[in-house]
Amino acid sequence: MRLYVCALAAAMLFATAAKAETGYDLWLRYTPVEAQYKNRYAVSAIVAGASSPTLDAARDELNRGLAGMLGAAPATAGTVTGDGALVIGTPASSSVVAGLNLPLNALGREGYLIRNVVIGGRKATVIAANSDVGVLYGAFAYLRLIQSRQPIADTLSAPKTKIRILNHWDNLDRSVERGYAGASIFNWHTLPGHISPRYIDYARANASIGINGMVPNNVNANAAILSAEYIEKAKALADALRPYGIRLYLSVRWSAPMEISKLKTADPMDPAVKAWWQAKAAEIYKAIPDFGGFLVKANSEGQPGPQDYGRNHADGANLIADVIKPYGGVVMWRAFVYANDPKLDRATAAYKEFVPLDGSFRDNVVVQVKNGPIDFMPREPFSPLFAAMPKTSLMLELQITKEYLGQQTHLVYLGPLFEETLKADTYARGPGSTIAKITDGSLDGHATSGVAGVANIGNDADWSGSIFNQANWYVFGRMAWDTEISARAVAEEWTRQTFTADPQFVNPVVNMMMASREAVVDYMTPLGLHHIMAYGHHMGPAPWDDTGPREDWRPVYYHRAAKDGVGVDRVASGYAAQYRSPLKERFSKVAATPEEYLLWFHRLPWDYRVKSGRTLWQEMVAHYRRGVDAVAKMQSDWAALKPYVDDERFGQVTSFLAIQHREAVWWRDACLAYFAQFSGQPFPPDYAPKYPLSYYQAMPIYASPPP
Ligand code: BDP
Repeated sequence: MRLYVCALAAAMLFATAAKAETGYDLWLRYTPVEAQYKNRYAVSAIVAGASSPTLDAARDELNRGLAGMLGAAPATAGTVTGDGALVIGTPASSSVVAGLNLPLNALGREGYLIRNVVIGGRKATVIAANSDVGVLYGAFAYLRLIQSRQPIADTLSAPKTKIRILNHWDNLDRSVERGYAGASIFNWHTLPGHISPRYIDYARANASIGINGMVPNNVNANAAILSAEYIEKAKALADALRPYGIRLYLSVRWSAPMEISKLKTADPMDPAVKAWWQAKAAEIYKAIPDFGGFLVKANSEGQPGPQDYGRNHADGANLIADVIKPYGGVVMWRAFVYANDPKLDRATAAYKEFVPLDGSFRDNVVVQVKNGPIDFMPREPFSPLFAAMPKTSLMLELQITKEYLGQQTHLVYLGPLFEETLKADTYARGPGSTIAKITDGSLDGHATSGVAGVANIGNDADWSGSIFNQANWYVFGRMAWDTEISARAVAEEWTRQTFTADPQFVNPVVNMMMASREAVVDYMTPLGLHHIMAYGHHMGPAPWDDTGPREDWRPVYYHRAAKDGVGVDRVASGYAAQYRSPLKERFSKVAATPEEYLLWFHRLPWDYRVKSGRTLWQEMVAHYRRGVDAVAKMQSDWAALKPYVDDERFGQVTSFLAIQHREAVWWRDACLAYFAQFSGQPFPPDYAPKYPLSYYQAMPIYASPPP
């Protein structure tokens, strides 16, 4: 018996030392702080005033976090009786907060203040806000400081954008379009009867990074989401998320009135159609009084829309905007549209359709614009639409799920991509007219503003398909809140919370994350190449593919490689001219175009000399090789970090990096084998693709070649 107890104790000890983590806890792990930090973060009591579902969520989170990190949850007290109290609340919910006369005006509805104060001679820390949800955000920020071992310094923070929203491309049958992390977490079958604890953990994670909205269903929407049955289910979900400050919105299918109620038309000018939407809005708002509004993909990639009836996007958007206006709802109308016209450059399409409509949208319509004019590529110049619709609220759409960037396994931190977009200067109103200022509404004084992110969340144990994919969810939320925060700063705080604050670990990991985006550009689509992924699933290289059902779905359309050169002449197509000066002039001249966009804007001969002095072909080879080398470096950097990570997470990252390396080699070799037949120049002496082009062309989906 004694032997057994000893063995058990030893096993338990060992288990604690190498505690496996699935990643379920995301960045909210709340593991014990090291002994030297216990005093710095000690809390004697939580002093909370009145209760509300949101204030209770804040207090519960503080208890959970402090219990995990400091060993025990602090007591709850009504007043400050000793040093070290943590006071939380709004002036309305807490007389202690009210008595402090804090400068809360600048915080708006959602901002928060963390401040070290003295109350009746006792040292205390206060987390205060104008609303309960601001207190919740403050509680998460406070826990973030402890988790990342930062001092509890005075902090004042308010979001720069109003709508910070996840777009789930989840279907009602739980399949997820472009999802690489398992099935949808939203189980419509068991709603409304069962509220999965996972919904609450999802809400906590989102609130911790300031996300305040979600669309649970795919933009390629099923009309059934607007049926009475699904509205009841959506209500249950909205009720579960509400305490965490998250509003529910729905993607709608334009033809829903015909599909659900057998109307003869969905023409936005038809009175019966308007009456249908009016009744539907009333039904939804009765169930969900704070319903956020509708997200619409119309007349895009085969989806129905107002153009089916000779109307335009504004006619459609305004119809539903008017019916939800009295309830405070918003319509997010997507600008991701392009006609199947081979004579038209697809990159110019959204601009051509939307710019003429500037000024005709209602003020509760936000046009949602993808960061680039084509489609979530590893690198695109920003969409010229951002600078061209001053009379319309525009919101930025980013893709968190890595559809075109290695999907589940590749370690690609999207912070640098998001930052590059937000900081891009459109020159809409002269220098300094960044996308950040357009999406936050400040450039042209729009009241509605926001950022949308296509979610990478599924029911995998680690939510996002890999530990490092979690960082992309995290950075989306942090940048939607603070459009000026740097990708590096966010990578650092994420790493500290997700793994450890030990600088021996943090520094190399942050460097690895920061380099990862350029690596994927290099091994997939350097020098402005784009959309050369295999048709349909978008995994793996297929620059040769010319078989898709539409010309603008075929990779060859996007590079047009031939003996005389490669790239698309987007000066001739009119695309470069869609930018404001001085960008249009810059992009129109080959020598002035930044090299990362070279083949995006120009068609150039293979012997064109780039800035390095190499020919275009040699430069392309160098980029592809550099990308693969960067992944090999990630592998060796990560291998050295084994002592800092539990085996489970270490093992996942190690094997995924090996997959990424193998696939990066595949990308490099397949693309170079293809382009080599046109370049008329040899490979460098120390490199050649391992197999002939025909081998790569014959390879089945999801089967990278043996190393
Ligand atoms: C493309 C995706 C497709 C989406 C579409 C969209 O491949 O699955 O439906 O974007 O954004 O990138 O609507």
